[in-house]
Amino acid sequence: MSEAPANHPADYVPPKVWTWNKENGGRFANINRPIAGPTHAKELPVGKHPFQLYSLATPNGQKVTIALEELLAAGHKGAEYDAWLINIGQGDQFGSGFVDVNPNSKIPALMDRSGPEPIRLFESGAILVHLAEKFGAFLPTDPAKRAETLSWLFWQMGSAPYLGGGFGHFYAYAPFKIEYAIDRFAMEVKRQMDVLDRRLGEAEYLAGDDYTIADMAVWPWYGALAKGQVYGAGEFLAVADYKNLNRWADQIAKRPAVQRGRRVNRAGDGGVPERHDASDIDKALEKA
Ligand SMILES: N[C@@H](CCC(=O)N[C@@H](CS)C(=O)NCC(=O)O)C(=O)O
Repeated sequence: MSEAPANHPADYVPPKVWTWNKENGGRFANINRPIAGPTHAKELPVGKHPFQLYSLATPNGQKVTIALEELLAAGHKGAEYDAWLINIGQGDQFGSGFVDVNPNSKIPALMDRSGPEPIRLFESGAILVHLAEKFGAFLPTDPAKRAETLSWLFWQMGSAPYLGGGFGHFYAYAPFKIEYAIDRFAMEVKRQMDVLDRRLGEAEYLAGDDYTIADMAVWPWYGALAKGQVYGAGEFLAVADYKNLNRWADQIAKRPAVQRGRRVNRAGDGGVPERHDASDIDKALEKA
């Protein structure tokens, strides 16, 4: 970890024009860049299944592997997929083939090769909606229920950056602790948990009676948070206080497809770095 900058945060005066200081420290500083586009030429592998997923088992990655496993568990054989590992710590997201699928250089990225022309997809929310619509599953067609599902799905897309990029960054990854930043994002993350806790006090799932892609998107982030599994912040944020959120987090965690999906594209400890067949996950589950 790098040294804290010589100046105190309160002494910092922004220069007229920001410049890229590669030595600014913090975890992930090596992959953060102020420019987009590829850094190197590298084609992506293509397997035999209709869906080719390029991802990693972070919360954003888990949303999609959980959705694919849920679809397979529900009998949608067309949801078979190859999952390839993208190591974001090593900069795989900046390879030319990956950037062709996701110009934003972030996992998860998906190619739908089931039709006459391949379709590229990036942003986990877009991927979940595409899969749900394609298979007619986990996204209700009743207008009110569909609206509620999409509202919670997009709530996740807008909220998680405050949890990850805000709270997680300043509490766990920044090279030194800044009270102002940690305070601001702890407040917001607790407010978000209260939003979920109230909703899950009045409904079994986020969209109501049905388990939907909204639960699949929110659980990897806020289910893990509620169980004290992210940023070592369970006690700091008093996550056990959010009883309805904890009830829901436990309930989703028990789903077999969730237990399968969360392991995919994870290297080490019971993980499945690459998934090309259901048996790849079966083997990891047997060992666990
Ligand atoms: N809003 C995006 C977020 C994706 C995202 O932030 N992915 C992270 C990993 S969790 C990533 O690939 N980071 C690599 C980088 O920023 O270079 C989504 O939901 O798909």
